[in-house]
Amino acid sequence: MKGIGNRSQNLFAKEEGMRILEEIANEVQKGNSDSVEVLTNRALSQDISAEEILNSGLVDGMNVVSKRFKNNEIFIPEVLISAKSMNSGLEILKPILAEAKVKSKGKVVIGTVKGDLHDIGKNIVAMLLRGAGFDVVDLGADVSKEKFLEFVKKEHADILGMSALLTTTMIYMKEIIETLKNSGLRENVKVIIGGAPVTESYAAQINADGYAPDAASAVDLTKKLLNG
Ligand code: B1M
Repeated sequence: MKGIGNRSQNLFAKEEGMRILEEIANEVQKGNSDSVEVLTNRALSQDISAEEILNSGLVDGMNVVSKRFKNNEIFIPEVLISAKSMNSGLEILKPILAEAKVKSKGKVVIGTVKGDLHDIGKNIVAMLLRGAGFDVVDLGADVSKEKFLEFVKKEHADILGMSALLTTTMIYMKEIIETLKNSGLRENVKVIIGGAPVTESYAAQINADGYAPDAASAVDLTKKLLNG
């Protein structure tokens, strides 16, 4: 009897957890920062992992926003409000995802390339890398080749990560890799790239060391490049 009681309690907790994650996704779509904050804290208090809240709550919500923007159902102001609400949840998860860090596994300099202001995906990549134990220097968005070069040098980076969301800005990644080469730094650093329009074949074409389609794959790729 006790077993059945425990099982139904577990089932209830699981259903309640799923409901909260769904609510987080809905509130991101509505762009309701206050609710996202409250629900993220509630999910954590119910022992839902930060990774699950990120992927099944915040990112799921933002994915719906992306689709609706693509279909011209919503416009830039709504997207910005949703992005802001997603960030209010991310801010709560940031220290928890970074907690796993014990000893740095390597240094990553990351940024979104010049002319490109999209930073949500890049922020998630940076966050998961920190959580996986890497030391991450985030240069933000709209980063010039001179700035990437300066920080790769100054920080003795093991990995340079570049993000681009626009077909018009992804071509700048090639210029950055050429600048690294011309400055004699290319041999010292592995370059990884990502962002919606970027592909594996584009990475090969511009002589990057790797491409990742999502943040979790970016962590796997970074580990692989630094260990192998
Ligand atoms: Co923009 N936008 N946007 N936008 N926006 C896109 C990218 C677009 C595809 C929408 C569309 O029309 N269908 C389109 C690009 C078209 C193209 O180039 N082919 C577009 C456009 C046109 C524009 C403007 C030009 C619109 C305008 O002004 N007319 C303008 C450009 C501004 C600029 O950058 N100069 C613009 C502006 C904006 C906002 C400011 C409103 C806002 C950005 C807010 C912000 O980032 N702070 C915005 C948003 C939010 C989007 C969409 C809707 C969503 C992007 C996003 O955050 N996705 C986007 C539509 C889409 O992508 N379907 C769109 C969620 C995020 C979690 O995913 O960024 O893909 P993503 O990141 C993933 C992976 O790609 C990967 O991991 C992440 C997590 O899993 N990844 C990496 C990313 N970086 C990586 C790096 C790595 C490895 C993996 O290694 C280093």
